[in-house]
Amino acid sequence: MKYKHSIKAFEKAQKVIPGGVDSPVRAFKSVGGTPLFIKKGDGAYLVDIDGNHYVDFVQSWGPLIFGHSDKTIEKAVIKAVKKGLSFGAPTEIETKLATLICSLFEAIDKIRFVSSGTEAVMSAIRLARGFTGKDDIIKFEGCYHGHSDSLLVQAGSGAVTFGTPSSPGVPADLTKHTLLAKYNDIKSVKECFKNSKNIACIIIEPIAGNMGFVPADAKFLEELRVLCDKHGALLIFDEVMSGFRAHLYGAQSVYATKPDLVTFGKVIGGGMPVGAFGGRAEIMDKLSPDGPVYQAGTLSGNPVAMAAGYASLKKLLAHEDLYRDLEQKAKHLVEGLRLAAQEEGISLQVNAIGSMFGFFFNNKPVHNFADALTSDTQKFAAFHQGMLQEGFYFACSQFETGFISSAMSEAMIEDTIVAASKVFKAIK
Ligand code: KE4
Repeated sequence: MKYKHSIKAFEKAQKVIPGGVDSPVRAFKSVGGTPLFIKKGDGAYLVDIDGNHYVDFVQSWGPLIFGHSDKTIEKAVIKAVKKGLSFGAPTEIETKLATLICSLFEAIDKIRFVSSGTEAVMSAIRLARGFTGKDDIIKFEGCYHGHSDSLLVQAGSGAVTFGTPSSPGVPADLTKHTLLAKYNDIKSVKECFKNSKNIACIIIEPIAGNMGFVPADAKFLEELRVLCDKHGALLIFDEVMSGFRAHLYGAQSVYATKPDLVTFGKVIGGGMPVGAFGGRAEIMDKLSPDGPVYQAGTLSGNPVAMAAGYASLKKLLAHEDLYRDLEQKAKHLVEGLRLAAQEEGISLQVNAIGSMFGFFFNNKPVHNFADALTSDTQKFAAFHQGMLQEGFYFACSQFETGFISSAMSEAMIEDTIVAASKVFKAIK
């Protein structure tokens, strides 16, 4: 593969955009090499500005479950655009999409749309605080919920469970209400409830995708539910990534645990900027204008973005058996990668649920962030670069998740495995 044009484009971008990218992960910092500038997407493929084609396992970090330039979604967007881009006034398409999502999620009577996952989670937390009258929140090491201040925290020192800012620019005052627990470790959550009688909510990625792919243990989620009920806290499932990727009915159909609030993003926008948060009416009705908890957005419920999301979800609803096919392909891929790696004496820990998959360069199973951090990120970087050369575009970090789109054929999965065995041979 030649990257001449991407190299030049990156140099130009870095002069006027911090780091040359509009979101840090895109800079390829943890895998090395020049980020590829994309000319277009076409079904299962990305095409970069040097004309290289790649089977795309990132799909814009999750939204494009039907692959790029899906004709159904494209048609819906063009139809919406012809009626105008934005009105700042209610439109019926918002109600249609809201009705559809509420019909699929038992825990959701009402939902509000915003323009990103960050906004959805930030708003859901404010709502949980407003509804319970409490200030503290519990999040988990390794879970990412967007970049709002109170969620940019890292483990504090020693036994102290209160988080400290993980980024300059976030005052300690804004993270002192954030307690940190360990994923899949109920003892650490009980410790938080011991340290604070003022906990408004627990927020968790029920199927974590931001420490690499680490699904929660079913029992652990059940125990979170019991603790929330016991202490009068809300349980928030952050399904920005897993929503409509793990299953049509979300994590609550993969697990039996029912959350109080759910956040969404990515797939519900069909590739356009959409986030959302929803829950039972008793909670959601606390939101302005009927309730006192303020939340707003100029482009919230944007009709073009709504049309893209609605077309995407309607198509998923019409092909419910799609998830079985996507999961088969995901499992075929990761098992193929595991065996190909094993052939070369490389240990991979692999997992897949629905259209989501992940693999760790690790000889031990990964159940939480501390485990994930013991993975061989150098080996991951070499794998990523090698697969790019072979025409396969994986997430550019060991601590991300991969996705299967419906545009991918079994043959593409097979080709990926063949290419991977060549790369494993080269990097072992
Ligand atoms: P956005 O603000 O990026 O739309 O959503 C934030 C967010 C919230 N919750 C979960 C579970 C998420 O995965 C995300 C965003 N995911 C990352 C991928 N790891 C987006 C990619 C990026 O940051 O560029």
